[in-house]
Amino acid sequence: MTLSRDLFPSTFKWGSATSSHQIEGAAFEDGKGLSIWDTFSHTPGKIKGGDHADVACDHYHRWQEDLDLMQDLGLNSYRFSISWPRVIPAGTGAVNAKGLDFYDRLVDGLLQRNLEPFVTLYHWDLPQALQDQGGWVSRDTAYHFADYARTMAEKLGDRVTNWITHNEPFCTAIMGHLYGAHAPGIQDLHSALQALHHVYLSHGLAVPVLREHSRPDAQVGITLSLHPVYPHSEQPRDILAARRHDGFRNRWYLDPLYGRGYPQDVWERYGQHVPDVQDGDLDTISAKLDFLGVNYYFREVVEDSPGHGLFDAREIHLENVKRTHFDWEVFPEGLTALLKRIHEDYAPEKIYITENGATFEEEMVDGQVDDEDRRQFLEDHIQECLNVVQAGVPLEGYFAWSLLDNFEWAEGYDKRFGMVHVDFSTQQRTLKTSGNWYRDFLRIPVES
Ligand code: IFM
Repeated sequence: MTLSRDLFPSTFKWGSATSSHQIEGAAFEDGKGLSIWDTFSHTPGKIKGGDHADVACDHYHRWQEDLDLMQDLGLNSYRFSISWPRVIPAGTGAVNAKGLDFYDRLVDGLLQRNLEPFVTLYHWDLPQALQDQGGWVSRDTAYHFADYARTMAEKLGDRVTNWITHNEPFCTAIMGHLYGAHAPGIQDLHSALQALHHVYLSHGLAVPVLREHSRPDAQVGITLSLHPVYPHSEQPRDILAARRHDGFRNRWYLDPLYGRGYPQDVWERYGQHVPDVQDGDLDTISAKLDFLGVNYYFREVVEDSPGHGLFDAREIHLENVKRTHFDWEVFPEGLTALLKRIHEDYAPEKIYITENGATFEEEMVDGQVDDEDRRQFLEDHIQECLNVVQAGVPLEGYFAWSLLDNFEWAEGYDKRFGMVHVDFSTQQRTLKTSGNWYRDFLRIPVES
């Protein structure tokens, strides 16, 4: 059967996702404070090509054009994030009215175009001023985050129906505090686990605050990056290795949210590096969620490898599989496996795919970008979403990553994820083949 929007429930959310630091630019304008990414990307050697996001897609000035693009695509939802230092430059204390007003206009602009806002509060751009006081490794940051959540709910909560506290806490913790490839560039396991714990505490503190200050039908969730983990063989030792790696990648993030605390087997492997957890923290963290946001990009295949890292497991780089420009395996069926497993093991009330997308090498020829690989990627993953819905999993929306080519963190502008090409020298936007396909797919047939 041909894939068609009609096969999904009519209430299904169809969107695209972006984040503040990756698209807004205006890094030093209208009273915005510095974020850790402003600092990191201006530190020599941290970002490919010496790129930074001072201007990025200039969305801060071109937001109306970008909202028009989404309306033309036929989306009914849009996931974006708020730059904490744009609204509270020092992370705590004085609010920057111009920053708040930007998001106020943005939300109004979305509603005028019938685009439902999904607002992420934290997509990695921590105020530098808070980092100077310890950042996420400091427990105080969790309380500052809850205050920031209150500021945003008081301003936007009459119109925003969906709040996402954090995007991909794995990346905040592990990429930012263990691998050091992301801001703030720390490389220390205990710091990473403590940072994660405080991110989770901040989430749990913010959930009731968002509910209290938002419209009664507002929904609150969190977005995790999750990866189905496959054993490289059916041998018991590889199956056990996959289970351990799944603890590192997935269970450490899912279990505390669903009232199970940190998984004991992973806790033991982390040994002396485990975070300081205070009485009551785990109850706070497991505040009831209205939905779980899942970012799905690729699976991981692992084999048993004694002595390899804390988990005695090694990731396998499979040959002869399709890969993206990031070298990530293209594996659409992983989406179905992942969501079925989450449904069975944790039973979230609702799930959204809050990101899914790919980067491929592509070029503009005669004013066109024929990104057939991305088009096929989207189609194949949306087909998996349909399978998931038909299997009875409460998947209620899909957000393609991303609307625009943008600043891809440590990769700078080298990796393009957009359905819309951005010429970073002129800021011209051009719909790619994938964007055209998404628009055709979303077009609601006119009754004759
Ligand atoms: O660009 C990122 C996004 O900010 C978080 N999720 C993964 C995307 C692609 O790497």
